Amino acid sequence: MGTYKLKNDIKVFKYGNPIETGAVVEEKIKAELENNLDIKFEKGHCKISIKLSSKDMVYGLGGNLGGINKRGRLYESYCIDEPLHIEDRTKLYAAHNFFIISGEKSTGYFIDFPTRIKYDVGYYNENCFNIEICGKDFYLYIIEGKDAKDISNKFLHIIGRSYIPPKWAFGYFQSRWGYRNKEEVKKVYHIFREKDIPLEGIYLDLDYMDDFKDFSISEERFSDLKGFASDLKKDGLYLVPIIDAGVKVEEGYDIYEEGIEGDHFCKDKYGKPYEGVVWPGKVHFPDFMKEETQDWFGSKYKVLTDCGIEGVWNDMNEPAIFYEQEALDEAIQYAEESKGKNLNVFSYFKLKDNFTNLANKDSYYESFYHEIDGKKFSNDEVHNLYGYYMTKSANLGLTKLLRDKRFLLISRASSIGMHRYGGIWTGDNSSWWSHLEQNINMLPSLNMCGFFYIGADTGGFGGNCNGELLTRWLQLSVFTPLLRNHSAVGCNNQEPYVFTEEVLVNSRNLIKARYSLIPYIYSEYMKSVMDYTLMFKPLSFEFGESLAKEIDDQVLLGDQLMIAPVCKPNRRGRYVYFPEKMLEISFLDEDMPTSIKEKGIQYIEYGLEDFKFFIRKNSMIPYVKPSKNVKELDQQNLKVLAYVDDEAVYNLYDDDGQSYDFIEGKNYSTEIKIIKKTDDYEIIVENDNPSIKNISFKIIDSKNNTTHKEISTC
Ligand code: MIG
Repeated sequence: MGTYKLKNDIKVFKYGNPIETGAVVEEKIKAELENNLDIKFEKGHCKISIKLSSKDMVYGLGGNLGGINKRGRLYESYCIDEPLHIEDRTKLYAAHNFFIISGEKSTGYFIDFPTRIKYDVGYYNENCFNIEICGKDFYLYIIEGKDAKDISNKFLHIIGRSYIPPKWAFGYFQSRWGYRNKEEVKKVYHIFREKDIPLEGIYLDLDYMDDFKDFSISEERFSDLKGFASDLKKDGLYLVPIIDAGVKVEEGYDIYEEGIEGDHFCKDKYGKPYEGVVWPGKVHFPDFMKEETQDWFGSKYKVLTDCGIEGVWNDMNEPAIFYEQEALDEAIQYAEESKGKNLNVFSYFKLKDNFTNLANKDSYYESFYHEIDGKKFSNDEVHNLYGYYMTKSANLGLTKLLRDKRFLLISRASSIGMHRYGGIWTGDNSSWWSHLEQNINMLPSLNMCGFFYIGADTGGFGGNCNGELLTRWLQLSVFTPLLRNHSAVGCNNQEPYVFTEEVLVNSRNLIKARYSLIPYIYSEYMKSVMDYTLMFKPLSFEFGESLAKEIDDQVLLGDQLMIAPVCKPNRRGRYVYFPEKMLEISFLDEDMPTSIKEKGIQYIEYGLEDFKFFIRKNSMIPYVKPSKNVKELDQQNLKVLAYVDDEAVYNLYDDDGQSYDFIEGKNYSTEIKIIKKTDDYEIIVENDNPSIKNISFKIIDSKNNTTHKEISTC
């Protein structure tokens, strides 16, 4: 065991000979340290057992199901294409092995290990947190701090700055698997414009490809993608096409041939390119662990950037495998042998399971190989790095291709480290109310693991959405950096205009509210990422009471807001816990009615036509008038709604939204200070943002809900 320290006193324990995953960017310094955790090695696995006291909360573990407090559940880190996010599932697309145990004292842990880890967070024995690391080579980081918030900020520092998309990526996106051709896409765009619903872009799913081939464009359905993309861009609309991990095996297909030629594919046990079956039929998987392959695959995004594309989504990169030929053959053979026989139930189940269990079998991942620094590793040994390295490859490629222009990049599979290269969507959820609630639960956990450009499929991916669910979902997604309505082929359409007139009006208003709030959401995003702090925080990160620890369908957004969406059908309101006095706002109403909420639990009326959130004391929220896309956002007349007790300060961050110049300090700040005087307010604005000319204030007195209005010129 080697022991190290990071410069901010974080302890690092090195066991065996771990693979350098690149998750942590801070340098390790040799140090003499002792680890007093209960660690055992058994049959090549490592078992760690940590005692939990009744007061301990467990935070983190990123893209997993469950609440903000991860206690009382089982989890597993082994990236998988899981189409059903049901309650007993232990693993999804992410391997985010950072968690904090927080009670009397708080300690953070990060297990830097590229494959399977199992967590029993006080499930079988509520006082025991048992971890099984399925291997013996890993780094264990132990992070002490004053509390959970402090620890999570320290962790964000050591894993390096998160990916920063362009500002347009904060717009509203429509997506659907099954927009079959240009005409259908155009139609969607036209309806949005005609119905006056803001729209930033449309995602293109597999439909745009020729026969599911990466970096190909269907001549039949999406001919002249370049012309099409450029026409749409004239109106500020972006297209965001999908890329899958598997490359179709097909003689004459350039990507396949280059991949073979350049030795870019993962190998099977005989040293031949490994073959799995996904959408295109037989595919090879690029070996993203090799730098040459990262360069090669990354450079292929040129096919898309040449068409004027500035955003992509990387899918199926767990990697998902529908089946292996051999496994299918065995199933067929068993079926043939069973034909005509009088099967008993066990044989019948076997027959059936042979087929239904074909996807993503563990054995597949043991049967193909990567090359890392000239050494061979089975995918199973480095499984969780696949989506990470695919997205790194895309990021490096797009950076070269688009140079100083920021791009939108999201991935389905991820592990910590990937947060520096792209964002994520949370995969194939369903049009279920419970998944709306799951969406809010997951936001802070993802932030803790470095993922900030995040969002779920609004309205739900699988199943049929209805107008009420879509509206409620939008009331939450308006706050998530990635706002995308996406659904699966075969289920009903769920664009905001396919339901009733009422749903259309409500969705339109909500999407407009999103655009109004983009200056604030962008500012919060950028400040969180640049300062290594959480954008979405559990209430308990700020408030000590026991209720604050139990509430996980409410979160804090930055230091100003609390959001509490309605996550149940048929409701016209909900109980909200106020950990302190706050201001309730109905944002859509022209007069923006407000009411002061005292500390405690209160029933809040919240209809479908409304958009509510809560401003903390001595806080404010800036907004502008809505526009049809980010490019047309007009910040000239900035508005501020403030809730002031004695003094409120907000620093509105902004930059050009498209280049990386902000890193060299080319960004704007508008510092707004509102000080309460005996019967008036003093407003001090320090503004270097040339696009802001006037700021109009609506200040609510925290004592009596009286309103004070004022305009100041910058
Ligand atoms: O096997 O590309 O999560 O967003 O629409 C399904 C089709 C493959 C899974 C993605 C989903 C996408 C779908 N993909």
